[in-house]
Amino acid sequence: VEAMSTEAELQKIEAIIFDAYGTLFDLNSVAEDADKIYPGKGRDLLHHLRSKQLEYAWLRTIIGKYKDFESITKDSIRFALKKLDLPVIDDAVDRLYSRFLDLNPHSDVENALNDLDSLSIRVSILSNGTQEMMDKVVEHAGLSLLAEEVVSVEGSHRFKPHPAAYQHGLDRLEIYDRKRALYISGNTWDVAGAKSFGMLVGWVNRTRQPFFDQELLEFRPDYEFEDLRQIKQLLRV
Ligand code: 2OP
Repeated sequence: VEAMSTEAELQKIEAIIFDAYGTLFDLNSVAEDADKIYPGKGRDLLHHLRSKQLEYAWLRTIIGKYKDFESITKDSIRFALKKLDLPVIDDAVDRLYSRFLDLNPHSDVENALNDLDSLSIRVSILSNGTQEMMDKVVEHAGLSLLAEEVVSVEGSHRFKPHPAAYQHGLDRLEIYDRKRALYISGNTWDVAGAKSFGMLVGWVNRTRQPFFDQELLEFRPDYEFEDLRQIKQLLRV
C-alpha cells in the first residue's frame, strides 16, 4: 500500500464508495456463458463488448445524448457479435445481458465488506449501471446488507468518469466534502476520473499490473491494493 495521504485525511473519511463492474463484480462469468453459446469466442466477446460499452457511454456523455446503461450494454453486445461475425440473435443478446445482473463478486469482496461493516464507516456503491441493474446484481451477490447505499449515475445523465457523475454520487450520499470520501476502483480510467474530481482514491490491482498508466501519473491513486481486504488495515491506523 503506497500511502500518499496523511493519517489525518484518513480519519475524516465518512464513506467508502466502490465502483461495481470489475471492482466488486467479476465479469468473467459473462465470458464463460458467452462461451457456451458461442464456443471458443467467450473471451473475445467480453473484450469487444466491454471496450464498446465504455466507448458508447463516454461518447454519449461527451455529445450529450444519454442512453441508459442497459441499452448501452445491449448495443455493445450486438456490436461484439457482429465484430466476430457471429449471428445476432435476440435471445442470445438478452441472455448475455442478463449475466450482468447475476455476476459473482470477486472472492475478496464479502470478507472485505464484512470487515468494513465492523468499522463505523458507510459503505456504498456508485456505478454507471442503472439502478435496476445495480439492485439486482447486489441482491444476487448477497451484498444488500453490506452495501448500505447503492447509487446509479443515471440521475445525472452522464457516465463516469465525467465529474458530474461523481458529484451526483456525493449528492445522493449527502457528502459535502470530496476529501471525506474514499473511492475504490479496479478500473484505471475510473481511478483517474475520481482522483481528478478530488476524492481520496484507492486502486485495486488484483492482477498486479506493474504500473498505473505512466501517462496518467498526475491522477495516480492515493493507495494501491492487491486485494480489498487491505482497506481495513489502512483505516485502522
Ligand atoms: C461501473 O460499474 C462501468 O465499472 C463501471 O460503473
